[in-house]
Amino acid sequence: MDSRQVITPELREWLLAQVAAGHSADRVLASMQASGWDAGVAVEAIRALVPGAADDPTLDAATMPGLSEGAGHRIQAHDREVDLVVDIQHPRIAVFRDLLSDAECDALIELARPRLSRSETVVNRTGQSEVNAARTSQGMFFSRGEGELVSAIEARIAALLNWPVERGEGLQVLRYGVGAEYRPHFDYFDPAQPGTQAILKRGGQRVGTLLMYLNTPTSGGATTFPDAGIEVRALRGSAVFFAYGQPSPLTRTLHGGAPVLAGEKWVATKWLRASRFD
Ligand code: PD2
Ligand code: ZN
Repeated sequence: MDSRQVITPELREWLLAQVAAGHSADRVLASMQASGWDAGVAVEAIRALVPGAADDPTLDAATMPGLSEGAGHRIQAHDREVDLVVDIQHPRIAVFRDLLSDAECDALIELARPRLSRSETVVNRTGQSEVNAARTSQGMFFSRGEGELVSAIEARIAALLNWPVERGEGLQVLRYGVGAEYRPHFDYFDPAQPGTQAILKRGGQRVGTLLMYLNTPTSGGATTFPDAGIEVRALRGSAVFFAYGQPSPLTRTLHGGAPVLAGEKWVATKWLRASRFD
């Protein structure tokens, strides 16, 4: 099943019958998922039709990537043990150390370097990409599953964040020189913009971001969360994860890349989608 499913009259009737029978929102979700409904579509229908479900946080786990419940500070993520060093619930932000080895960081940089071009951002108004003064990095995208290294990292991320590889975009690598920055923004697509509907047809909304640091800049280049007063220093092999169950500023996931003051900064970004991104 995929994101093209819609709330049919039959589904509406069935959902209302579940409510009348006294079933809770998370129980209704479990039955829908068991019969093959896409989690994003199911949660959307339940939030729309089940009284009290609109703000029910127990529905988030099905629609948001995240750590396994009870995860300790050392997490076995597919082929590598990763350190969880910061774990914040509101906003949902986690920082990992040692997600990538030094050799993996160096190899990603060398694979990406010859393919870099000036970064573009998606223009929500039109659904197209264009160069933007707020984003002065250079970048490139790997296809999902492109080569052994990228595939291994994708499998590691999927295990760490409990989110299928198929619901991830291809890895993006960015390079920032001195003075380059990425001004604060949200990574989700603004539902109020006319271009967003077209973007969402492939994979649905973005629901989480994993930003991996491939080197340690000499100075500057932290990732900032202005609404949360949090700043994450770029450190080779580390990563910051943040999730946003709704495309809303209430998630407080506004974030930016501070200007690099000395040296350069390399990052790899994995954006996670609500549904299969094919
Ligand atoms: O490179 C960064 O620190 C950064 C900051 C904000 C990257 C992104 N956003 C991004 O790739 O979305
Ligand atoms: Zn971002």
